[in-house]
Parts: sequence; structure tokens; C-alpha cells
Amino acid sequence: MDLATLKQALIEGDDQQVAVLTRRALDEGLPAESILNDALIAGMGEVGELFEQGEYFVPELLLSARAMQAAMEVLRPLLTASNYQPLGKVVMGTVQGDLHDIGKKLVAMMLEGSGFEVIDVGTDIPPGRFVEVVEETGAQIVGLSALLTTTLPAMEATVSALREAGPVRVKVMVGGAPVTSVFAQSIGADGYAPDASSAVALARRLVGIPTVS
Ligand code: B1M
Repeated sequence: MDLATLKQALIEGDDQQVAVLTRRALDEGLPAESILNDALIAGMGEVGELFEQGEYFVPELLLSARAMQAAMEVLRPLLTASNYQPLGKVVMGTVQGDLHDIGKKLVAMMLEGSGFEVIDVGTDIPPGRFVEVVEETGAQIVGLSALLTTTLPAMEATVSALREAGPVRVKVMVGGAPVTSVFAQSIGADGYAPDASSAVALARRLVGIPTVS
């Protein structure tokens, strides 16, 4: 199957077709990672460009997001299947004011697949809620996602709230399209990952486990 067809169905926001084509690509033996990166993430990139160019509006973004979720449901068992043995607990959420959750869910799935227990607290999460969940669960890592430049201050506020809440210093990893390693350092995060697989390597490093190649 040509992954361009799947990518196009995602751009058109056809969730049923996207689910069918994702299953077909897997049946034909294409690796889940390639389906994800070459068709789905690439397709979402184009959707973003169409939005920037004024050709797409929020309803089109929503349709493509729904189609992406449909594909992720098909891929989920494959992305989360590998060796489950809790390496640590990670609280994952999108910061206050931000409703984007596709990338966060992807990072959560990849972390689960590599042996972390993930507590996904959702989107638009105020700093105090992250603090509460860390206290309730004893998580070693908090993963913060932000997709809007306007919600970067909320990411900074969350890191500060977690630092002030101590006594145990939880590790904080951050990511999302507008986040950079320089920004991550400036707000006192312990690490930045540009994508889901580097997020796994970072989480392993943060709990002191050597990276597997
Ligand atoms: Co919005 N949106 N959106 N949107 N949206 C963007 C982000 C935007 C770049 C589009 C654009 O203008 N080109 C733009 C932000 C501009 C900016 O601030 N710089 C934008 C805007 C402006 C908005 C609204 C303000 C639009 C409006 O209402 N006028 C509004 C804001 C709502 C809000 O949050 N308060 C809005 C709304 C929405 C929808 C709800 C319609 C929908 C989200 C649906 C959902 O998530 N359930 C949506 C979508 C779909 C997008 C785009 C098209 C796609 C995002 C996505 O899912 N990408 C996006 C354009 C784009 O990104 N090209 C856009 C695929 C996903 C796999 O990638 O999330 O980057 P990503 O995650 C990656 C990495 O970033 C990283 O790993 C992931 C996997 O590789 N990563 C981490 C993410 N989190 C991580 C955490 C980590 C580590 C790595 O550690 C913890």
C-alpha cells in the first residue's frame, strides 16, 4: 500500500478510511513506526501548513485530529506491546490553556511500550493539579506538553510549582512544537525531547537506566 494514500486520507479528515488504511498497511507488513512517521505525523504537518495558509480552519483541524486518533487506536497495541516491566512512573499532561493532546498521547504510548507506567492527566491542566497527582502517585517523572507559544508560560509556572512543592525533587521533561532545549533549560526542566522516541530515551536517562540502541 502507498503511504501517500493514507497521508491524504488524514489530510482530508476521513477517520474511517484512515483506520481501514492503517490496518491494511499493518497487514501488508509495514512497520508501525513508518506508518506513524511517514504518513500520519507527516500528514498532520501538512494540515498545520494548510491552516497557516488560511486554507484550513479549526473544523478541518478537528477532523484530521479525529482521523489521527482513529489511526492511533489501531497502532496502540503495537506501540505499547513491547516488554512491560515498570521502569518508573510518569505523570503526563498538556499544560493549562492548551487542548492539544495527540503528541502527548503518542509520547505516553511510547513510554508505556518501553516499560514505564504512565498516568495521563489530560489537557488544560493547572500547575497545582500536576503537584497533586505527583503527591498521590509518587511518580518519579512529570512530562509536560505544550503546542501553543501562548501556553509556554504555563509550562514554566508548572515547573516552578513542582519545584516549590518539593521535598522530593521530581524530574520534569518537556516537549511540544514550540518548546526548545534552550527554553527547557531556562525554565529549570530536567530535559527536553523533540519527539516520542527521544522522549523514551530521555525518560530512561532521568531514572538512571542506560539507553538501549
Ligand atoms: Co492547533 N495549533 N490550535 N489545534 N494545531 C497548532 C499547534 C498550530 C501550530 C497550527 C498552525 O498555526 N500552523 C497553531 C499554534 C501556533 C503557535 O502557537 N505557535 C495552533 C493554533 C493557533 C490553534 C488554536 C489557537 C486555533 C484557534 O482556535 N484559532 C486552537 C487552540 C486551542 C487550545 O489549545 N486552547 C487550536 C486548536 C486545535 C484543535 C483542537 C482543532 C486540534 C487539536 C486536537 C487534539 O490535539 N486533540 C489542533 C491541531 C490538530 C493542530 C495541528 C494541526 C496538529 C497538532 C498535532 O497533533 N500534531 C498543529 C499544527 C502542527 O503541529 N503542524 C496545530 C501531530 C503530533 C504528533 O505532533 O503534537 O507536535 P506534536 O507532538 C510531537 C512533538 O511535539 C513531541 O512528540 C510528539 C510526537 O513526535 N512532543 C513531546 C509533544 N509533547 C511532548 C512531550 C514530551 C516530549 C515530546 O515530553 C513530556
